[in-house]
Amino acid sequence: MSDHKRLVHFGIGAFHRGHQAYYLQKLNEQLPDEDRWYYTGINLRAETSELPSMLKRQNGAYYFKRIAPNGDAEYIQINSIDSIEDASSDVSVIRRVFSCPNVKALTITVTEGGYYLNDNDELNSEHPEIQHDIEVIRQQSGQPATLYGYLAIALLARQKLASGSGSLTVATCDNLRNNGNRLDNAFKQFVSQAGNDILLKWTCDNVTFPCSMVDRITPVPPANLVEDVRQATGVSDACPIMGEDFEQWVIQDSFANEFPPLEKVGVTFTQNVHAYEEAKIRILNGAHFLLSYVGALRGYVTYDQNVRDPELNEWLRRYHQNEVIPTIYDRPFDMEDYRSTILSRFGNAYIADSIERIAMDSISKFPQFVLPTVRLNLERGYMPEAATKLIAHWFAFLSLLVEKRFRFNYRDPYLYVAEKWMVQEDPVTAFTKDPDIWQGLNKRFPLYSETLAKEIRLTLESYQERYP
Ligand code: CS2
Repeated sequence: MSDHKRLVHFGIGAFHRGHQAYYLQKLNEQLPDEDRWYYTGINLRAETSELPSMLKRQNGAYYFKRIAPNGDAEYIQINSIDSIEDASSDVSVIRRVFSCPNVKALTITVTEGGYYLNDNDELNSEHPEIQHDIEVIRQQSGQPATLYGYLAIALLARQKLASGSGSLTVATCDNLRNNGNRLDNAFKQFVSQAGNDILLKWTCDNVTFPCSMVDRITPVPPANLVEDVRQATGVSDACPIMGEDFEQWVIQDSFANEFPPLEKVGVTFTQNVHAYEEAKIRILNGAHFLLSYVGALRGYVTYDQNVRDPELNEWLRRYHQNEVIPTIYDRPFDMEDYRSTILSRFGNAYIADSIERIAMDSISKFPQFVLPTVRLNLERGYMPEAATKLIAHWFAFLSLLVEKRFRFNYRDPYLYVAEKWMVQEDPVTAFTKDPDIWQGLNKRFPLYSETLAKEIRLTLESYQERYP
C-alpha cells in the first residue's frame, strides 16, 4: 500500500462510489501526488460481496457517468479508491487496515436500517445481531454482524497505536437526522454493554463523530451501462456507476485527526449541519418515500414518472408547501428555491431512478423521512392531509404486497414488522398503533390515528378492482 494518507469506507455501494469517492477524486486532481489521499473500501456483509470482488480486480478503479437533466453526460474515471477489502467473512482485515497510522478517518454508508436504533434513539440491544456482536466484543473473538462490532474492532486496533496517532474521525454518511450524534451515542452504549470501559474511555478521548448531509441521486446501475461506458471510453469496466450531476456534502467541522481539504472541491464544513440535513431529509427523502408506493401501485417504474403524473405532482406540491416547508423553522437558505431544484432533479428521466430502489427499506425510513413532518403539523394543530393520503398508499402497498395481490420486488429486512400487522384481526389498527412506527404519536394524537385509519380503508377500497 502507498504512503499516502488514507480514508476508510464501510459499505462500498454505488452511492459511496458516486459521492465520497467522487469528491476525493476531484480533490486529488488538484493536488500533487504526494499530497493525495486514497480510500480503502471495506465490504461488511456477505450478501454484498460480489461488487467488491469485481472492483478488486480493477484495483478499485471504475467509471462514473454523470448525467445532467438534459441528458448530457460526462464519463469520469475514478481511482481515488485504490484498495478493496472484504471483512464479511474475515474480520482480521479490519485489524490490519486500521493498524496503519496513515488511516485518518472512516466514512460509513450502511443504510438507515444498519444502525439498529429504537424509538428513543437508543441502541436496540435486544436485536439478535446486536446481542451477537456484544458477545464478540466481550469475548474478543468471532465474526461481527453489524456496524457496531466492526467499528469496535477497528477502534481496538487504533487504541494500540502510539499515543495520538490512533485518533479517528468516524463520519456516518447515511440519511439519518443528527446522524453523527446518533451513532456516537449508540456506539458508546454498545461498548459499555460489551463491558469494555477502557475502549469506552479511549473512544471519548480520541474519536469524533461529525454529523453530515450527503446528496446525489445514484440509481442502481442498469445492465447496459457496461456497454455504454465501453462505447464512450473504449474501456471495459465491469462495475461502472451512474448518477445525476447534482452533488452536495455538508459535514460538521469536528475532526479527530487530519481530513482531506475537501472544501477545495465544494464540500461545506460547518457547525450547523442540522439545518441542511433537516431540509434535505424532509424535502427530498420524504418526497421520495411518499410518492414511491403510490407510483408503484399505479404501475410506474421510474421516479420521474411519478412527478410527471399531474395528480401525484399536485399531492407532492401540497405536501412540500403546506406541510414540510412551514414546519422547517431553521432556514439557512431559501426553501422554495431548494424545493424547485429538487423537483427538477426528480424529473431527470435520463438517470431513470427506479421506484424499486427508492421503495426498499420503508420500515426504517418512515420514522426518519416522514414522521417528523406529521408530528410537527399535529403539534401546530394542522392536519397534514397530503402526508396522510400518501401514508395510506404506503400501507396499501405493504398490505397488497404481503397478501400477494400485488407483485413488486420489495426488499426490507424489517418486512416481518408489516407481516405481523397483516395477520392481526384488524391490520389497519395494528399499523396505526405500532409504537415503533409512531413513536408515541398515536397516544398523543388519537384522533389522528382514526383519520389515518379511515383514509387507509378508503385507499384499500380504491384498489379493490385493480388488485383483487
Ligand atoms: C432515497 C435516497 O434511499 C432513498 O430512499 O431517497 O437514496 C436518495 O436518492 C438520496 O438520499 C439522494 O441523495
